[in-house]
Amino acid sequence: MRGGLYHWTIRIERKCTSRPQLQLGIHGANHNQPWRLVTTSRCSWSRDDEPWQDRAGGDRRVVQKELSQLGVVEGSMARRTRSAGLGFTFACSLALFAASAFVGSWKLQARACPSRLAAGATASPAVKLYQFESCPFCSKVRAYCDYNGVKLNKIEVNPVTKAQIDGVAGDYKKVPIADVDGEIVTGSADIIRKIGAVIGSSETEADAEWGQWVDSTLVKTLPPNIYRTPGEALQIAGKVGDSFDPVSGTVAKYFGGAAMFFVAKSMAKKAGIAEGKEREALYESCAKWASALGEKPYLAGEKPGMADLEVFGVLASVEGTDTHADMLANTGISSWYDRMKTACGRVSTGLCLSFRTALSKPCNVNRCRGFDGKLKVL
Ligand SMILES: N[C@@H](CCC(=O)N[C@@H](CS)C(=O)NCC(=O)O)C(=O)O
Repeated sequence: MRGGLYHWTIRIERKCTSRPQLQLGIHGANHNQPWRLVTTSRCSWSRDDEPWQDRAGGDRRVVQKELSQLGVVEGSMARRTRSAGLGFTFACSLALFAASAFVGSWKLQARACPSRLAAGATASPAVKLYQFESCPFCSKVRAYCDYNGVKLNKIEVNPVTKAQIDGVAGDYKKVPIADVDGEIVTGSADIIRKIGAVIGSSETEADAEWGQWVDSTLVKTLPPNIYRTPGEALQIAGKVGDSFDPVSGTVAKYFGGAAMFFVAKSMAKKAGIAEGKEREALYESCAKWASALGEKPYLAGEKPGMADLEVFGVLASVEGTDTHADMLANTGISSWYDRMKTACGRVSTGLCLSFRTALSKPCNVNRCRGFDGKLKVL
């Protein structure tokens, strides 16, 4: 577990009246101690095995139907779990806004990504994203949403038939297409900015400038690289194919992969990337980004901004390919890339978030009963 403060956004709904309390445990890898609870009757902070501490502004608890933010401060956890397996600090703060309706059930939803609604933002939008898993434009929307704690309902589109987007946005037949709170938005840049507007996060001048560079230059270096050879073409096409039933998946993988192998050659020509110079073009773009970063952790400073997320999203779309491995090994962006992965909640923290219900009264860590499940945070 590395780096600062880890956040989860949780929403709890009540299921069973005989189990009036729900508890959230945060614990070390393999369900080991140390661990601490947040309950529906109490949510405070504690350190190691010390008693609960009162919060400065008074104790607060997790309230059902609300989205609550739960955070683990990494410092002591990382050090102590490695040595004696003892203690961490955790903080829990409430509560952004009323969420879904009471459905008569305890239900815990958690995700390993932060919720970063700006002050004044009304709510996290409901977003349905029509996408290809391997599409760089879709990937930047996903990165933006992951970082900002916006949950996505992803619909994987078959790249050969595109049946899933039939009639969704008129004649527009590209992905991503998003339904943001009922409004259909096409094009990754517009989708990101629309979501940004809802969560109260606006674009800076640098974001606008780099956003254009991402679409006009960076993204164009990818197809010539990932489809450079038939073997490489299958690495990326396989990411698409895995999302469908075996027959459609195989067709999408081999038919799509073969088609893209040829399409990418003409894309390279259009982008002015000579045969044999594919990696060079990608490395050049990465070098430009690395030099813009300079010594800063992120282009936007101490935290990732929209431009960081767009660049990261595009590059993350080719994870698992030779192109991606070569890029990280041969350019100066790998530390930034690692930080971005962590910031977007894509690095395993080694922590588990578990949930359980207690029978009738608040219980402490040793006396909990009715263990209901465990969510591994990836
Ligand atoms: N400018 C668009 C580009 C979208 C785009 O080109 N998507 C590709 C997938 S990476 C696509 O849908 N291609 C299918 C097609 O052109 O028919 C955006 O930013 O979303």
